[in-house]
Amino acid sequence: MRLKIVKARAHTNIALIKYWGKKNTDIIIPMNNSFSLTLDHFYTDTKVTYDENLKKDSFSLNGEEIESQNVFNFLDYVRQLSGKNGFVKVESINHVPTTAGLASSASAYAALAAASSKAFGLDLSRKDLSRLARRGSGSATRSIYGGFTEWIGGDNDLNSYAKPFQENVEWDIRMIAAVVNSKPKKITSRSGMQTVVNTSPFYGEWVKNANNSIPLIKKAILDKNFTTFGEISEENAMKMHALNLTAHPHFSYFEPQSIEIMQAIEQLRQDGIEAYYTMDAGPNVKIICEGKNSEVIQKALKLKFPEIELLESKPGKGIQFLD
Ligand code: 2P0
Repeated sequence: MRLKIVKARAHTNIALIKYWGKKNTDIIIPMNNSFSLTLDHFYTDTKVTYDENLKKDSFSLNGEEIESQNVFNFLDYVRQLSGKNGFVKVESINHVPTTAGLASSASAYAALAAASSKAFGLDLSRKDLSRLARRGSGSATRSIYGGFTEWIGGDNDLNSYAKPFQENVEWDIRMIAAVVNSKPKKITSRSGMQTVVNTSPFYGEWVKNANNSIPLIKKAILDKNFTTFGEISEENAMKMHALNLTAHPHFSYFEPQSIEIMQAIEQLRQDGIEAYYTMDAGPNVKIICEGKNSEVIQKALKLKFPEIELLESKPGKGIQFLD
């Protein structure tokens, strides 16, 4: 095989039951199981060219060459798996609005896992692709599948992978990202979660509670019980953010406007419009609602916060190979 070109697309996902801590930082084994929704609006397209004439690996993101040791280590691992000696050229385009500050490592490593493994001549199952993506970034494990997905935490390389729960979501669920203007985040999710694991006195309770929440959220989805679904998601997010305040040193991703938006959502609920929020390792607030309420929620937020950008997503697809 002298030359092989493979293109893959992966969508990002938002965790409803969060992954927040590792039991193995080398191969990324999480402390708890997590559960997510893959989104249609945000994705990464990655083209990998395997060419025997290349002298080293290269990686570009949105047209700019980047010396990313994480990406190069990941490619070394795929090369080793494949038993080949050649190098690859990786070209990624991120369709996650740069202002959105939404996690792009999930779609990035899922697309890279799919395109690079195939370019090196491997033909991995989706389960094995999720195990491979996991080594790049934990949240990428879940982006192999569409819709609602669970990452079974496991305790070793073989038993830590994602499983689809409902790939074709039969429910008009929307997620609206409210983009809070902020400075670049000070604490990466990688270091934030590790600080929490090492220092929060409440960490053990978090792990139990998160694991116990997964069967409950699955039942709410099967019952199409939006209230329970939203409450479980919101409460899990707040527990994750509460943990951060109990770490040493303590930290928070909340900004004043994040709190104002969450309060606006609570006010909407009091007014009879159902919506719930979740937040990740940054100040943006993601609002979970049903399609029938999306417009009125967006109007209310625009009125209160005219300067913020709102980006709406529906459930998205799993990994795709492009022609
Ligand atoms: C999640 N997050 O479940 C959680 C919730 C952010 C908050 O996974 O260190 O980029 O690369 O495995 O996956 C973001 O962390 O971290 C994340 P690494 P990742 O989506």
